[in-house]
Parts: sequence; structure tokens; C-alpha cells
Amino acid sequence: MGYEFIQTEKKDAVGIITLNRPKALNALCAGLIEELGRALDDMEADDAIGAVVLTGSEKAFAAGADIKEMSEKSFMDVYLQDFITDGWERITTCRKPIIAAVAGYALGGGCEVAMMCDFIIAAENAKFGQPEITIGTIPGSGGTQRLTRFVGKSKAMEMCLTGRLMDAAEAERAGLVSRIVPNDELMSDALKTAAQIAGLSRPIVMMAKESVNRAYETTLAEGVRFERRLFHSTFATEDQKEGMAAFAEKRTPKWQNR
Ligand code: DAK
Repeated sequence: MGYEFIQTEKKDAVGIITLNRPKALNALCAGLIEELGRALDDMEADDAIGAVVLTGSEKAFAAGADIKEMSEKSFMDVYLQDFITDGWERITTCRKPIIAAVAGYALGGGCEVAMMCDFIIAAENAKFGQPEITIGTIPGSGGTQRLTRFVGKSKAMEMCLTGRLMDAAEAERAGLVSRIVPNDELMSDALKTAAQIAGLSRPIVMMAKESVNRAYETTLAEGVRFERRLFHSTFATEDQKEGMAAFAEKRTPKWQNR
């Protein structure tokens, strides 16, 4: 089935999902979220794909949840539907790495979706914010929690209480994005990074991702213990044997993804 609000593409071992609702600055309507979930399901199931890049347009990654779609909803509507849950959190359960390539606005739900990805590469014109307070609500898809973990309480609190936007330079200083690149190099850089990851051992990449994510969910001691067990597990893979043998033999490893 085709898509109305997104575009998908495969470039070698990298899956690309482009949010494509330009007239609404990629506002995240229910249809878009459903399509995003479906595209991620397909890319997770596709053995030829080793990493995914999620991006928007030059003007907007996504300007938030669709305000017009939700403005008339009642408490009972959002509570009974568990609004902003189904589909929205699909990114967080992906086992393959997902890079958010962000240009322009990443606001509200758009910022939250970017933060659900594994890391964010930002174009120089990127702007991040949680402006929900200015329309009479609060972040609903993890913004108060993830932003605080990324940038600390003071900055997260200021942004959530005032709606102030952060530019790319501030976002990089604060640790929200991994790197800033020139606007016209965003996709080439994100694709190169994704291709590099996709060219590594798939199971080992999954273990590294799982282990870093554990840092958000547990204590330091438990996180280190988890990491140690996964580290031990890598020694049960063919790829650890191959990677270390290739190093000693001064050759490029041939990953079996086993
Ligand atoms: N939703 C719907 N339409 C949007 C939109 C959005 N978030 N953002 C922009 N648009 C639409 C505009 O209405 C306009 O449509 P037309 O008037 O042309 O039909 C078109 O996109 C172009 O926007 P502008 O004309 O405003 O473009 P500008 O360049 O002048 O301004 C802007 C760009 C990004 C600064 C501005 O559009 C803006 O401020 N947008 C809203 C940003 C925002 O407030 N985002 C947060 C959304 S709320 C929940 C809790 C929270 C949430 C949900 C649930 N629960 C507890 C259940 C909230 C989540 C959010 O994300």
C-alpha cells in the first residue's frame, strides 16, 4: 500500500523515510503516524536494511502534533483513545538504528519524534522546541522526560515553561544533537553515517544500541552489568571472531551478521 504523508526509499543498505506533508510543515496527523509505523515495520523486516534515516524538509522536520486535528478533542476522547501512544512510540521499539536528520523546525511532537531516534544530526538551520505551553497544553510524547535527560533540568524546564526555541548551535552545546552540518550536506552526511553503521555487524550494532539505551532506564551499576553481559555475548558471535581476526591479519572484516 502506498503512502500519502511520507516517502520511503532504499539506498543500498539504508532505509530513508521522509516526512512529506509540506503544506502543514509535516505536522504529525494520525495518518502520518500510522504510515511512519508501517514504514518502520517494513524496514525492520527487510534484511537488506541495516540502518534508517528519518528526515523532513528543509523548512521543517515536523512542526508538532497536528494542532487542527486535536483541537476539538475532549478529555474522554484522548483518554479513551490513549491519544499519542499507538504508533507514536514505534520508533522507540525499533532494533535497527534510526538517525534523525533534522532541518528547520522540530517542534513539539516533532522534537519528541527526533528525540526518540537514536541520535540527531542537525542542519545549521534546525530549531528545536517544546512550544505546547503556548497553545495551552504540555508535551505529550515524552518531551518533558527525554529533553530533560538530554539537556538537563534548567534548560528543559525553561523551554517547556516558555516555549523558547533552541537553534542548532545551542542544541549541540547542550547535547541534544550529535553534530551540526551545513544545510545542503544534511542528507549526504546522514546517509554516509547510516551507511557506515549498516556496514558493520548487524547483531553487534543491535547490542551496542540496546546497551546505550539501557543507560536511560536503569542505575549505573545495573547498566554496567547489562553492558558486561552483552559484551560477553558478542564472544558467542561469528562476527566477533571475524572482526578480531581481520584486525590481526590487517584486512577488512567480512561480516556474516551471525
Ligand atoms: N499543526 C497543524 N498545522 C500546522 C502546525 C501544527 N503543529 N504547524 C504549522 N501548521 C500549518 C499552519 O497552520 C499553516 O497552515 P495554513 O494556514 O497554510 O493552512 C502551515 O502549516 C504553515 O505554517 P505557518 O504559516 O505558521 O508557517 P510559519 O513559517 O509562519 O511558522 C511555525 C512556522 C513552525 C513557527 C508555526 O507554524 C508554528 O508555530 N506552528 C506550531 C508549532 C507548535 O506549537 N507545535 C507544537 C504542537 S503541539 C498531548 C499533549 C501534547 C500534545 C499532544 C497531546 N496529550 C496530553 C494527549 C502536543 C503536541 C504538539 O506537538
